[in-house]
Amino acid sequence: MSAPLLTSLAEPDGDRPDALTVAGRSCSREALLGAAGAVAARIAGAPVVAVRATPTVETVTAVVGALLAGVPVVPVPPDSGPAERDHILRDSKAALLLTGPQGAADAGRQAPAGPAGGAGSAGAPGPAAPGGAGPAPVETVPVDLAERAAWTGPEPDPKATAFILYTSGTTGAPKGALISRRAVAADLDALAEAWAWTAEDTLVHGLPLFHVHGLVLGVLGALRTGSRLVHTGRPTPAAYAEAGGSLYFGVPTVWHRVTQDPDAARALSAARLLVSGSAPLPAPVFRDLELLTGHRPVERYGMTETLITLSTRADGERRPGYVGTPLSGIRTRVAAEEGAEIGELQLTGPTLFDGYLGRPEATTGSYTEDGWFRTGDIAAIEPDGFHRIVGRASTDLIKSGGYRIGAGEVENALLDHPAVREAAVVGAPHEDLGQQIVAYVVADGVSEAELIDFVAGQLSVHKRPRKVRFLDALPRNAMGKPQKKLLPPA
Ligand code: MLC
Ligand code: AMP
Repeated sequence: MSAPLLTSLAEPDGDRPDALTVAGRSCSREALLGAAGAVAARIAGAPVVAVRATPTVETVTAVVGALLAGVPVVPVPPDSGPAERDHILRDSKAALLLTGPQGAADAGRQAPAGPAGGAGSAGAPGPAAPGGAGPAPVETVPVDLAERAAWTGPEPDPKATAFILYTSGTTGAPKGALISRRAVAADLDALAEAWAWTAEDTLVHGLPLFHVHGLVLGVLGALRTGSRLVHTGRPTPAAYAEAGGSLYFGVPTVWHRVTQDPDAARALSAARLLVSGSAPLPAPVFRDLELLTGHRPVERYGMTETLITLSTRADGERRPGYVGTPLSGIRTRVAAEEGAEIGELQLTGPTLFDGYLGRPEATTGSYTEDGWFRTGDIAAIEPDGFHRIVGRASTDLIKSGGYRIGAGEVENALLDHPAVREAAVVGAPHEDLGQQIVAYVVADGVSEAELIDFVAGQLSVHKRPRKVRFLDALPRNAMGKPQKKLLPPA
């Protein structure tokens, strides 16, 4: 029989009533296991299940229940609008949507809701996806923490899919990355080794539960290592300061905000390790964190498709601007032009995904002919093995607040507005967000605020442009292709 993925749930020794806290509500591992067992019993045999990923104990319970039953999980951002949500539900063919309590810690958006206490049939609310076939048909299944069942099914095959994580490319709608259980296990074990992460730790973070950082590392990491988890609901400096943890996760925007709140930052001095990832940590933020907390943060690098692959270590040097060395089992190379030191970072190892759901060509295209994954990031490797991420090969993949956002997806959403004739979207440097989304449009009779709200309403709120510039025409080359390099400054 295979070893359990969520090791600490199999051996809930030293159980405590606050083993897991999410947005102020706590439960023990035993309670989590019981409630997740009830979820597993309800969904067992389903080919896939969607989870409306609010920052709640119910979301953790839903994910654990699906993992117990061996049903692949598709996390749905709770603030996603109809265009994005319907795409995710249709593309993944999820017929069941597990949801927490309506309104609890939600981004204030309506969700498909079944009748209280039972499963109900409901389409996603709101207008149909523009040009789409209307709301995706899905049965909602409310997660009830009071329901308990002992799950006795066998541990699923390690090769089976644990997650289908939707992630943006440069063009088109997000693709579903297939993440296996063994990739998750290999990554978490490699991280535990690099960070000396054990059951003695209390992990604190407030990151969204629909991406690798907050969900795979931030929830499953705690359930595999046995550390206590405090999810703060939102990743605010005050909440981090109050949580009193030993191990903290944040995206660079979160760490920047911590340095802007010196009292909160100083409260983190008692921690063991501060970890940054999902986007480049600016050197000034690294230095300010060290000044205020006494900690040189650990920086690690990863992607949805590869999980985390590079990191500095708890027992090693931490250098501003560097993401350290490959984790156990990972091999890297830089595909540099003759004589150049920088080039595309390519990887192999046990943490890589199993391809994009239903997109064999995109999957093939993401690998070199000799089988290395092409990250699309430009990197350099120092003689001592330390890796530095220099930038991305394509400017059409934007990182804002640690979220990966495809320019094409936002352009398509803007073009769905009846007043917009042309649209070009870029990521402009931003002190707090790393990059902020700026949209250049050719449009009549519509305001900046209306267009921002329109995108926030169709996609996830974080994909909205923060600025809209109106132009008479987009700069184009002789072939008629928009020239983003010639756009005026934001
Ligand atoms: C503002 N709001 C709107 C709006 N304008 N809502 C609707 N329409 C509009 N036009 C509201 C939002 O709903 C929200 O409300 C509030 O404004 C704040 O939203 P925001 O301004 O977008 O948030 P912001 O403060 O910018 O967020 C910063 C952040 C966030 C750091 C908290 O970016 C974040 O959580 N980032 C984490 C991303 C992440 O985890 N990435 C990992 C990817 S995995 P309200 O009421 O809800 O406050 C990966 C692999 C790896 O990369 O290596 O890790
Ligand atoms: P995502 O698929 O959302 O996980 O985003 C993956 C991308 O985030 C990578 O391809 C990088 O561009 C970026 N990224 C993640 N971690 C780091 C880091 N520590 N430094 C620089 N970029 C990072």
